[in-house]
Amino acid sequence: MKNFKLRLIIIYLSLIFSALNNLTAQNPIICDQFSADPTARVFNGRVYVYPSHDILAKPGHGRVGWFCMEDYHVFSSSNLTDWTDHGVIVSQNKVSWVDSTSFSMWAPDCIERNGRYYFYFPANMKAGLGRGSSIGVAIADNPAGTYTPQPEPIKNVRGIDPNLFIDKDGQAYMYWAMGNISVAKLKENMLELESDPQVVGELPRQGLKEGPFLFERNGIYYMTYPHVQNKIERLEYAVGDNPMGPFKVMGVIMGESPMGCWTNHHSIIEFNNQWYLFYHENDLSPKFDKNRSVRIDSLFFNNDGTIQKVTPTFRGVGVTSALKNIKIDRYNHKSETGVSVAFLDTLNTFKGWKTILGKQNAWISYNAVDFGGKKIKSVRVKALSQTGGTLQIRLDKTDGTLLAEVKLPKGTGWNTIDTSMLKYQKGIHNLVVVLKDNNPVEIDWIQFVN
Ligand code: FUB
Repeated sequence: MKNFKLRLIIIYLSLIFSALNNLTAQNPIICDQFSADPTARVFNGRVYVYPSHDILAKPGHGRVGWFCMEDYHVFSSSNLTDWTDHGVIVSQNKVSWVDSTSFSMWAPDCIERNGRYYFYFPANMKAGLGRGSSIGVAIADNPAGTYTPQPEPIKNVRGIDPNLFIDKDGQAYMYWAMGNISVAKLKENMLELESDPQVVGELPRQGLKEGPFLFERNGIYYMTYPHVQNKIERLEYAVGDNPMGPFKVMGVIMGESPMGCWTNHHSIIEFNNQWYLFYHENDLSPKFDKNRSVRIDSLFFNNDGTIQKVTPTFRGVGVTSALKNIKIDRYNHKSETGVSVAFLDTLNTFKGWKTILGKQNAWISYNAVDFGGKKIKSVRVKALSQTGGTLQIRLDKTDGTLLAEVKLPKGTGWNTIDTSMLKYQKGIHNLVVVLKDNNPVEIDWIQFVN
């Protein structure tokens, strides 16, 4: 009996634990904490994201009003929609050479060599060991850890934003930033420089450059980097036929943040035959851009290898199951007037957003919803309407097939309402939510039930 109770407790705790660690999101992809500077890597058919972990500095705990990072988490996904947080992999108080009061664990990277995973991170050294930011390495047998930090940082490197690349011939390179971008060859052990650092000199002279990310496609080496051309950073790229350059500056991958986030920091991967740009915005902290959030959008190449400019979106990437909460506030398109998106709770932005449809025929659309193959019986909506509005849930377009009409009761509280489907649907479709009358409705999420 005792054993049975114990087993029940363990099952209950593991359910809570897995619920806490499984994140489902559009943009930003991580909504229960701040995350920035995402380096994405594909390891064993899964995407791993190694971001910085922004926290809010407090007096005596980091520098108030500035970046504040004390550790790193790693996240992974098999579909770019459902993300697992594997927890903390390296923290400032567990690396012997790091000043554990510096909160300086900025943008990291991770790379695999011979079945081992090398996690590179910048941090400030302890007093007496040196000044400023060095770059350390932690090693694991699995992408999610357990990582063991090396006792010393890499010699002859001062800087931030390490980025690693291993060419087809097996030669490894490390890039990093310190106003400009530098590169050096790495030894086979991945822990020591094999060549003297050299500045990548062909990039724009004026304006800060940081966050290098180098990748190769069809024999072209793409050196991509955030650069302050005007007021804040934008993502640019240059190309060459050698990992050490020379590079030719080509143009902009993503323009300045529409939200005014001063930094951007990115990585680019190919996964299941599609290229993706991982970057950050300050979605969950619109008034303080040192608390950022990781996003993903698709990236496309032209036939000549040039990169098409990426427009940042809320919707991001990936297919959303109709049977899960669909957060239509992460929309693709909306009517020109009558729609707004706001935080559910301005004091706790991690609770996410709501959509407000304010006038008749206002609409919002959300793409790539997978209805699967089974019959869907009803639609469940979490919404409120002070004056009792009615929502129309339509397929693909504003006058598309009417799936259901959801009538909200009058009131100030949230309701979760199930409404029978008028038509059932299979496959992947866009969802369009239209306000039928002039009674405003606030929507938290929509989900289908089979
Ligand atoms: O996250 C701190 C710094 O901001 C990074 O190291 C830079 O690349 C910029 O994103």
